[in-house]
Parts: sequence; structure tokens; C-alpha cells
Amino acid sequence: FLKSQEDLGVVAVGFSGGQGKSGVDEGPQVLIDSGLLTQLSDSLGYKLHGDDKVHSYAELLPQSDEPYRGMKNPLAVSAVTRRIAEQTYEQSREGRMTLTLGGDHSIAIGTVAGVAKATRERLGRETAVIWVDAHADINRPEDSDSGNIHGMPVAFLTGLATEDKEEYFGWIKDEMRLNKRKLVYIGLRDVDQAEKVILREHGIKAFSMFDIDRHGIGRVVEMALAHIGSDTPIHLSFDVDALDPQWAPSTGTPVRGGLTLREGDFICESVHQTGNLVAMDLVEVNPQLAQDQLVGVQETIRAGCSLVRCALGESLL
Ligand code: 5AB
Ligand code: MN
Ligand code: MN
Ligand code: MN
Repeated sequence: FLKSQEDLGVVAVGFSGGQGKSGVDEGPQVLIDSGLLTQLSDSLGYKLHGDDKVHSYAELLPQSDEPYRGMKNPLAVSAVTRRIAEQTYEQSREGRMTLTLGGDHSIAIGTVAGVAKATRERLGRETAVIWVDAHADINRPEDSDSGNIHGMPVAFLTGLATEDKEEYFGWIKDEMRLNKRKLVYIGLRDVDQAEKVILREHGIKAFSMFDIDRHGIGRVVEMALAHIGSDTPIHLSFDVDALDPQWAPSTGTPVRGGLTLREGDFICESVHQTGNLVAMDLVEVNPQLAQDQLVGVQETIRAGCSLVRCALGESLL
């Protein structure tokens, strides 16, 4: 589904407004400083396009941003994700693999919207999304206890949450949306009550840690890929908190009992192997958070780099 296997469009998003902890906006710079983009160009042979600098989107941030429908920082998150949708659209419509480094997971409102629109225009196809996460991120604004928009992106993308006002996500149009039958989760283990009802009522495919324990990661990935079909462009949205905090402690909402690094890498390798990957997000790396500051941050960064390299084709043999 890509025009070339060598070109990679990079969008580096220094944004944390989808949740309350500072530091996640520093994620992309720390990933880049640790050599991620150099690894992709020098070892994997990609020609990089787009950003070598991290955007802070300061010019888009409003003076005041009162809660709206319970959402925190609604104007900021809406404006920034709208801009991210343009950035990923610009990369994806060229037929390039599109890599977004976050930032909190609210930014996927933009990445998925931009890539979905580009893929529809370019290929006349819907994009499937594999959402790897401890959380389902499918709260509608009124369902959310926290008001944090990083727990809502899938609700807006699937159209389960809608809004008329442009400046409050009303800019999300049909051609940017995700078909909920083309969505599959892997790694869930901390799903809110209202989210469980949504997943059940809409028949959304989800593989929890229980499923991974029962079937093994190999079989789960096989089932996930079978659900979306073998002939569909894939957007992989990887929240680093899907990994167990042992491997990725530096993240805002860690949950014990997660994927091993190897299981995370395996998901990415398997998705690469389909040949259908058109976009990847790596989000929620927060270098300011870790029990054991230095070791924890380094481990998390290493894990993040490994996931991206695996998805983009680093092969073992
Ligand atoms: B993340 C929670 N469901 O809505 C909420 O890290 C957590 O992008 C959301 O997966 C976690 O606040 C969002 C309790
Ligand atoms: Mn998430
Ligand atoms: Mn999460
Ligand atoms: Mn390859």
C-alpha cells in the first residue's frame, strides 16, 4: 500500500495536553536524542522526510481553555490534533510510511484521522487500526471520570463521540474516521466500566492480557490480523504502557501485568511482516516519570526504540 518502502515521514509531537502530567511532551526529543532516527536511516535504510525538530504547537495553544463536556484542555487538544492530522496527511498522501512520536495518546486523534483520509483518497480504502495499550481509550467525554482526552481518542475516531463545534473536534469529518469493525485491541488490562459496555455493545474486537495468557502472543496476533483481514492498510498505534512497567516504567498510567518487551516486539514484527503497515504511533513515553529515574527512563527509551525498529523492519536474521 506504500509507494516506496524506503521513504519514511516523521512527525514528532511534543504535546502533553491530553492528560495532566508534565514530561510526556519531552518523549520525542529523548527518543530522537537516543538515536532512533539515525538507527532508522543508517541501519534500516530509510530516507527521512518531515520533521527533524519536535513541534510544541505553542502558536495553537489558547489563552484560556475551560473544560467542555467534562474534557480538560479541549481547545488545545482539538487544535493540536487537527494540525497533526494535516501533518500525517501530508506524509501519508505521498505514499510514505508515517511515523509519529508522542506525546500523549490524544495525538492519535490526529494521526489516525490524517492517515485514514490520505489512504481513502490515495487508494480508496479504509485503514485498519491495531491499538496496543493497557487501556481502551474509548471513553466518550461524558463517560470519562478523569476528563483526560488521552482516554478518549478512539471514541472520537470511531464516531461514538461526536461534536458539531469545529473548535471542539467538530473538524473530524467522515473521511477521517475509523470503521469500528477495522479496529482491534491488544494488551488491555485496565478498562473502565463504561468502556466495557461500549466494547461489548459495538462488538469491538479486543484481546486482553487474559487472552494472551490463554492463547499465547503468537495466536493472539494471528487472530487480530485475521479480524482486520490480510488485504488492508494498517495503522499501528502503540501506547508504551501496553508493556509491563518492568520494561517501560516511564509512562503516565502504568499498569502491572503487561506485555514483555519481547511480546511487544513480536507484535511489531508480525505487523511489519504483513507488508500492510502504513503508519505507526509510539506514544506515552514520559522521561520525567520512573521509580528509579535513570535506569527506568533508559529502559523505557530502549524499549520504545526497539518497538519502532521492529515495526519498521528490523529483522532478527
Ligand atoms: B492512555 C482512564 N481510562 O480515561 C481515563 O494512556 C485512563 O492513552 C486513560 O491509554 C489512559 O482517564 C490513557 C482511566
Ligand atoms: Mn493509550
Ligand atoms: Mn494506556
Ligand atoms: Mn521488510
